Amino acid sequence: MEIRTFDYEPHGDNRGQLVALEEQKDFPFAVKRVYYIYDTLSDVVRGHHAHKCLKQVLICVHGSCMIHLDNGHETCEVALDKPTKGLYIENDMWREMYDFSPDAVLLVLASELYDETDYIRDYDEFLKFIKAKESEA
Ligand code: T46
Repeated sequence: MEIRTFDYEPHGDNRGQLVALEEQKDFPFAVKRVYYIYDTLSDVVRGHHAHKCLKQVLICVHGSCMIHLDNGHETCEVALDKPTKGLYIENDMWREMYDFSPDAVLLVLASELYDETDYIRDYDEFLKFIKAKESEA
């Protein structure tokens, strides 16, 4: 399963680090929404859904967490453990976020505004959705 990650170059000097992200260069869409997740307990699993259209880049800007990805055929686990690593998650991908460190702050750049109708929150429905798309193609 092909996973796209980004290694962002920090602008470091004796004052500290700065990471700047520009659309198309550092992530492949225009950002319409930004949100961040923090104070998630380590035994909590978030996500459990896929998106029909939404594309996102996830960056754990502080602490660490794990991301489980599932395209309906294969799965993989990605560690987000540095503020210079971005994970691109396209539409049609089931995701779960887990193993949050107590200090984790997960920043998300999103290609669309919040739309609950874009979510597929049932795993069997996700598998049916993927199959239907593949048989149309
Ligand atoms: C995703 C993963 C990585 C809003 O009102 N606006 C928003 O933009 C978002 C993202 C959420 N919400 C509300 C909806 C729920 O009442 O915030 C609450 C928590 O959202 P949710 O349970 O969907 O959170 P996660 O952590 O399971 O999933 C989120 C995103 O929703 C999702 O798109 O890919 O982070």
